[in-house]
Amino acid sequence: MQPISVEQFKDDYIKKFEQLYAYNYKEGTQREKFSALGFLVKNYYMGDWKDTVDEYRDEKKKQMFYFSMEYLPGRMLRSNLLNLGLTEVVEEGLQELGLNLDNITLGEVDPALGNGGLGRLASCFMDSIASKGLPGHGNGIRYQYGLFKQKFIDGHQIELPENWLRNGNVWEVRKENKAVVIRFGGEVYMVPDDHGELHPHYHHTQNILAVPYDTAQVGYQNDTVNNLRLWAAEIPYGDEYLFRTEEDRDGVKQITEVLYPDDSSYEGRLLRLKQEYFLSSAGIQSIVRYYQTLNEDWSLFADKVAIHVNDTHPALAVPELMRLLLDDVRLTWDQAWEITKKTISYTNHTILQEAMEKWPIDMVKDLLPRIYQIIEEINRRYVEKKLPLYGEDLTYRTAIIGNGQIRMANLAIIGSHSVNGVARLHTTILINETLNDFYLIYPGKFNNKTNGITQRRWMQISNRGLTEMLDDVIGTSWKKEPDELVMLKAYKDDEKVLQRLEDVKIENKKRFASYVKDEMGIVIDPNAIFDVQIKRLHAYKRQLLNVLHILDRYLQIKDNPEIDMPKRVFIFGAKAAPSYHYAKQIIKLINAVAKMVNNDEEINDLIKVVFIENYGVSLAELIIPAADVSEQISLAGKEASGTSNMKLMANGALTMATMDGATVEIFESVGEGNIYIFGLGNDEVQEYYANGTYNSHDLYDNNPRLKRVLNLLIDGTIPDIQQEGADIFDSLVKFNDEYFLLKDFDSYIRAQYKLDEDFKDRTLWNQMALMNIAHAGRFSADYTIMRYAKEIWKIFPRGDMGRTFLPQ
Ligand code: 26Q
Repeated sequence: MQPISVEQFKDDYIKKFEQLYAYNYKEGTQREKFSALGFLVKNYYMGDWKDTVDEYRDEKKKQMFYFSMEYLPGRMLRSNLLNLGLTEVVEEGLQELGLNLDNITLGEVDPALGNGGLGRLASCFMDSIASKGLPGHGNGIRYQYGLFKQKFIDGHQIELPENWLRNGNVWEVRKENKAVVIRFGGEVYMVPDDHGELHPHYHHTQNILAVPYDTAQVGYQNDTVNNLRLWAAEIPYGDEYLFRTEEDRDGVKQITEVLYPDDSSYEGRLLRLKQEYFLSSAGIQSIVRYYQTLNEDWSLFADKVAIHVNDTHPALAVPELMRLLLDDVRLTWDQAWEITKKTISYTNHTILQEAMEKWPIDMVKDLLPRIYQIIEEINRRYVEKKLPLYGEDLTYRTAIIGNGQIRMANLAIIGSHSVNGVARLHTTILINETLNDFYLIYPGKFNNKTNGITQRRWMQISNRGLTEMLDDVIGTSWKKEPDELVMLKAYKDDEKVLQRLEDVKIENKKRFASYVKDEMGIVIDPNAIFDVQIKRLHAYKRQLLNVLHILDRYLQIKDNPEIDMPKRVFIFGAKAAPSYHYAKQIIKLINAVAKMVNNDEEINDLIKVVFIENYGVSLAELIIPAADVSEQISLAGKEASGTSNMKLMANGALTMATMDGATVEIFESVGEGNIYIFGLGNDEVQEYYANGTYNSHDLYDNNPRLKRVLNLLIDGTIPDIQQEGADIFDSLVKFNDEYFLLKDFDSYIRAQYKLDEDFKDRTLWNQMALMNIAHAGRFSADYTIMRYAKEIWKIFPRGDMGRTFLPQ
């Protein structure tokens, strides 16, 4: 876009506000002030949006479509301003109008259209794809209700509906002319035409309209604006008479009404299947329709289109693309199959068996009869081809249909040309264990793409103090080339730089402390260690191990109130799936421990526990810059990657971690002197599984310090957790501690006390923090996305015509 002056902006803003509300902006509410600014910013990028999309079409560029059931973009105002290069102009202009950008920012809702890491990754990727000038777009669902709002009542998690669209959404553009029809249910018959070719005839189907709402994905100061297309379910125009009862109409609305609030266990619910097909079909139909307008030969489809499925949730993209190529385009099976495989790629985000999607055959058959026929045929051909090569065992284990179910991972792997894990260790585990059967058959499909984060949101927007410091010390090149952060290493012994780093951290801690004071009434000391664990609540992530450490510390202080240890504030942010009873019990426990610790005068403020309600992207932006310690303590082998680990290191927090997920790569980058590693490694965990010798009761019996901590759960010390305390105690001691917390307890405590010592040495600590920031560039989503572009999608940055990817 053309640069604009402060004067011009002020004029535009006043006009925009009055056009919208017919009164002076000074009388506006925070939300109205935001809306006016949002609509204005949108005007500023509309031209680039059209130009970008036109260019892709006119130059017939290969484009990538990212299919994800979840997105967590966070508030978009500051990110759009930053990427348009408008932050300063707008800040100044607003100030001259007597307004404040930070205030106005709060008028925007943070769309929670995802559960956690997978959804946030999708949004980091959208930002990076646009920022690298890559032709790539998102497809998702426009849930009427996002992830529930979390409240604590008596320490229990309560879920409230999140009606994020109540006051409208300035960023979206409804594109009624691009709506498509999705068919559910009914019967399908294959009827021969005059030439004897079979075509599907549908009867009694329920037809639902998918209406796209597009949101611009603005690239970082490169005039690129891509598209995020979210689909909403509606009754087709003119079909209202078919949906006569309230129930009928509700059934339609329901499809895109609410996000499933679970990120770790599979539930075979019909509505979820409807959602998955709704997204897959709407997205694929719109791509195929677009391709038809290009008038290209179908054999070139995979040279013009790449489709990526974010976990198996949109894996019905495989049979849906087959369906359109067979039934509408009328290609042969072999032609359609080659195109489908060449077009689609798949990322796996989990190794937890309980999260693997499998749908009952009957459910798919009834809801999606034609899709079921196609899956059956894919499966039949697969078995026919592989049986003679691999024998019965391997063939049937890898088949798509088995045990009365459709295995979505198998469908995604067989129907695609690329399968990737999200961190090196994760990919290794997929290859050697979880998906080893497939690796034997398709070794060439497997590859690793370690996750990344966008430093724009997670440094430039959320940590402006650090950004200014970096600009002053190493210049601004890191903003376009995050690897340049390594230049900071040259200042490791520069006392002034180290002091400034500390000052920035303290400022961020004060900002967070004032939020905690205002919202929770808890006073925390900005000089204390801010020890942060922010992620979904799940047993494998071991928030409970963190609690055991807190309880141990509590006992140490009670034993010796004069003890010399730095103050610590334990900060948690976590939502539990509403149906995940054990995770909710842990939430209750943390809140009870917080109550006990925070109100015990003998503790003398040496430790405090703060459980932030309703953790999400916006709160992450407040917490992460204030963190000293990043807790990444999952049982080795369970966390596919983790991404809060990357955000926290980039903001100068030191990592306390097991060798799991991408943390292994963080360890390699920063070196062992700049990270705290403890606990079992994946190999040791696997060994325990293999020989079955783990015995948590022995650990309880033989470790007096641990025993004392565990007994706190059942001896009435912690207020109001009778049931929870007993259940959690049993899970750890009686039911053999599924995630080996007791085994890792000692080494965790030891690492924590080492950290205490280091924190007292301010120079050492600041040096370590600096080294973490210096090595964070490697984990930029910009690099991750360029590897996807080059190795999987084969798409090229705008204005590049392929040069970037030619051999150097
Ligand atoms: C599946 C079926 C039915 C209902 C819900 C689901 C479902 C929804 C979301 C299953 C899983 C998820 C989300 C998984 C997720 O967020 N995984 C995380 O992905 C991150 C990005 O790759 C990794 O960093 C994390 O390690 C991984 O846990």
